[in-house]
Amino acid sequence: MAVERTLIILKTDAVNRGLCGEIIKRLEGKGLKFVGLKMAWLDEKTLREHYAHLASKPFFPDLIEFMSRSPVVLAVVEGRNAVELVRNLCGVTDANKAAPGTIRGDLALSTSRNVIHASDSLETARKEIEGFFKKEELFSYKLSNSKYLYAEDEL
Ligand code: IDP
Ligand code: MG
Repeated sequence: MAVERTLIILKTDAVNRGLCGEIIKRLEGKGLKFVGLKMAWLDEKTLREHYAHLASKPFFPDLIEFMSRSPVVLAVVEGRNAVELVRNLCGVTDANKAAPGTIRGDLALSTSRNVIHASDSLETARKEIEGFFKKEELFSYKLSNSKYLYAEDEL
């Protein structure tokens, strides 16, 4: 399994419900390395592009309104198999059905207000990271505990 980077967005419900710390804590606790972290107020154009695959859905206008209600927290996390791993930590889209123990399963109960976005493939992750973060906002560094997170042959 390769070391990957993936993009997460802590949605406006996470910000307004005061859950950002809890979500970041879970990802940090897992051993993921934060290589980019910032707050931004996403505009309609950006959101329409980000959610272009859902443009024909009846819930699309609500999704755009919900995501532009307040600032969100954006982050890039890095780790072994990070794209699939973070999706699994998030749980399925409908938080009502997300397994207990997952971020959505423990912290939300709605299909749309589900606290976190995570890239769904390596290709999407590359595009989303490039779209939301400038090069100088991303940091390459070694965690001092990396020898305790991974075996030699896992890095
Ligand atoms: P994902 O966030 O799990 O990748 P997507 O299908 O990419 O799920 O949908 C993006 C976001 O759109 C979801 O996280 C959720 O906020 C919203 N959404 C998806 N499906 C529905 C739905 O059936 N009803 C209402 N909102 C939805
Ligand atoms: Mg998605």
